[in-house]
Amino acid sequence: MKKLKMTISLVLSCVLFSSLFVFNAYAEDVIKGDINGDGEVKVADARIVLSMAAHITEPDVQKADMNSDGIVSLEDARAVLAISVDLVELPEKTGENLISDDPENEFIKLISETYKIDSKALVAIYAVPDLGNNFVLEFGKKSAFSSEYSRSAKDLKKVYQIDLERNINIATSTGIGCVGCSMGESILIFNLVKTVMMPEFPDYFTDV
Ligand SMILES: [Ca+2]
Ligand SMILES: [Ca+2]
Repeated sequence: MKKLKMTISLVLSCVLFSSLFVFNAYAEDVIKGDINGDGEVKVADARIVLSMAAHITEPDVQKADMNSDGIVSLEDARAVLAISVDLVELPEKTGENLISDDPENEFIKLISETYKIDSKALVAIYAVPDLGNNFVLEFGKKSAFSSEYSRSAKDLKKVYQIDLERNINIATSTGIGCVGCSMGESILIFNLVKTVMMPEFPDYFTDV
């Protein structure tokens, strides 16, 4: 259940970080967004659309192209997520999404101390009130000779997700070394953080 939890937290966070847009959920007999055909549009469907957008699963344009631009992309995944969130009646909307690179930030401290990582390499994106959708991003150095860390999308090394009980899951770009999720999910989560979450904070990150 842990990996599902991580994915759900991630997709919820992505919804929170994304603006929702309007679309037609129903078209004749096909329920757009109901990819697994169980009659409802839920988080499980959103996960499939995410994997289509990431080219892990064969895209189904008829069911998954929510904005009708002919392709299945992250925007469609967001649209399915938006519907699924309404359907499953999630807890109160998370208040505010915050970002920090303060070494004293509790999430940065947790990752830095647990994995012995220089806190300068870490940036936290977290929610207030805390509903367990907390992420810490680990970056590499600007170059082999630099002591400074880069905050560009290309230098993102790992994504740590921290839940309410302070369990830590780890996603990586290749899925190798991921913790708490499958390799495929790890790649998806990593890429979603890079393409959906990081661009929400252009003052903090470069190349996003
Ligand atoms: Ca479904
Ligand atoms: Ca589309």
